[in-house]
Amino acid sequence: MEINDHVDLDQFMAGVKKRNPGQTEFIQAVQEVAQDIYEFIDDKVQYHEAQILRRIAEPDRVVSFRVCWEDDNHHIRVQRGWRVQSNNAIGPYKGGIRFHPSVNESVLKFLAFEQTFKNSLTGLPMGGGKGGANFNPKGKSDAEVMRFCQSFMTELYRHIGPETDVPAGDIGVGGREIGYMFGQYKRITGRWEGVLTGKALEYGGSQMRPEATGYGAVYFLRNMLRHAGQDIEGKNAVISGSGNVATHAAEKVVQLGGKVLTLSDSGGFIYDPDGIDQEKINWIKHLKNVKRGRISEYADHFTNATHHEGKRPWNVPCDLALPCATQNELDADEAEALVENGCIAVSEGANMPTTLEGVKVFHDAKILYGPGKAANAGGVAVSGLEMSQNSGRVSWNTQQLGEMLTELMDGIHAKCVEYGHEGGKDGSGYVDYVKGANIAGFKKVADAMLAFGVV
Ligand code: NDP
Ligand code: 2IT
Repeated sequence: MEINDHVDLDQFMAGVKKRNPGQTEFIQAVQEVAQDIYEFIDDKVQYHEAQILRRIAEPDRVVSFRVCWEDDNHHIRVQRGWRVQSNNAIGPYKGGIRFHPSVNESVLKFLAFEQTFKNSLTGLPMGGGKGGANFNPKGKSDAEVMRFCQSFMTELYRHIGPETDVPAGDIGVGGREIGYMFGQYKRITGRWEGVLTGKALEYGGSQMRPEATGYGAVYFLRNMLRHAGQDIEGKNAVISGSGNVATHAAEKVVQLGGKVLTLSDSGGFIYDPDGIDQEKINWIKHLKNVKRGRISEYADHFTNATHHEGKRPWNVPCDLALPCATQNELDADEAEALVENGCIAVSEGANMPTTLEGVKVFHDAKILYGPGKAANAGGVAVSGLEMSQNSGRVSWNTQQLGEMLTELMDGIHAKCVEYGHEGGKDGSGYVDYVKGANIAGFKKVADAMLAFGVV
């Protein structure tokens, strides 16, 4: 076989598995994209000849480094940090930083790969990247988190910059961590520049950035429902997670007239039959961001609610489901339970929260299913707007940014419908949002790569 011969999907995936042994999350993310892209490029010889999919599935580079820090007991601790720069065809690498004990190269490669398509879908000029460390911020003092962030940035700073790579937050990295990292970057380089997004308003952050991912995921949900002639008002929603994305998704569901029944963390989920309203959401934000407590405390405080230790919320009957915690938190059995209990739509605030088998259940049942790379793109989209504000030395107000976020989510939904509309196939008008997001995201990046030749 010649090297540039057209390999089929199975041969392509066999190669991905061989080159990335043990990297199950990365292989899963590539598989999910490749199956749609293969169909799309079947008759498009230029993408095969230029080996575009093969190139996109190989990160530009993976930087890994040691992060040493001293804990409050003066013990020296050693963590591993990474930055995965996946693809910068359409703009500087852009994507969050995750601090969680489960972080490894596979997780960050999957996230950086997904980010490339997500960022493309936003229509803004951003490539795909992701970084992080196997550091567990839980139970650490502010001083320990600061020392870790400073040590992490002391290595990371040489790989990033406002025109090269612009990190932001993700699991375990919020306003506090971005502040410590930005401060250290500025101290080392002597430059104030838009090198990170998710900054606080006092030093170049954007209005609406904290809300953007959760709100955006609910706007995407509303768009899917509207397209199918439905609405959020009066519907019951089950949400996982209780961090940045989950609490803001809950807030927007409530604002649009829905009822939120659950939230969760890695210790279990809480079910509140009265609904988790704005006052309760504010209580949870304080619990999580200031007290750094656990969601189980909710059931101690709001006594009509129950805490279900070690359990995930997907067996609670609902109309709408929003997984907003982490990858692979919703499997095929749980997807079956959602469908059987009457769930009509799923919008993913988290990245790849549903397993491949779970996605198949949603598609077979033909319920509305918005994958993370489309549904949670509001966060990085407003990060892109934070970059624009920093470069232009301007700051836009909440109303302007709120309108821009809504328009961006409308645009992403429209692209998914354009490329994922199955109407012609079975006449049902069903939209395969996974396919739509994959193809629309791929096309822009692939065409840019074609323009560059072999680089
Ligand atoms: P946070 O750190 O603010 O919150 C994470 C939440 O998910 C917490 O409730 C956490 O519980 C829970 N969680 C994390 N890991 C696990 C796990 N292994 N099992 C069960 N629960 C877990 O992070 P975000 O809200 O920012 O991120 C949530 C998801 O959204 C992630 O998938 C992230 O990649 C994605 N995302 C985030 C964006 C952003 O702008 N922040 C943008 C787009 C996507 P616990 O406290 O117990 O760990
Ligand atoms: O997964 C994501 O899109 C994020 N964590 C946000 C990335 C960003 O650069 O704002």
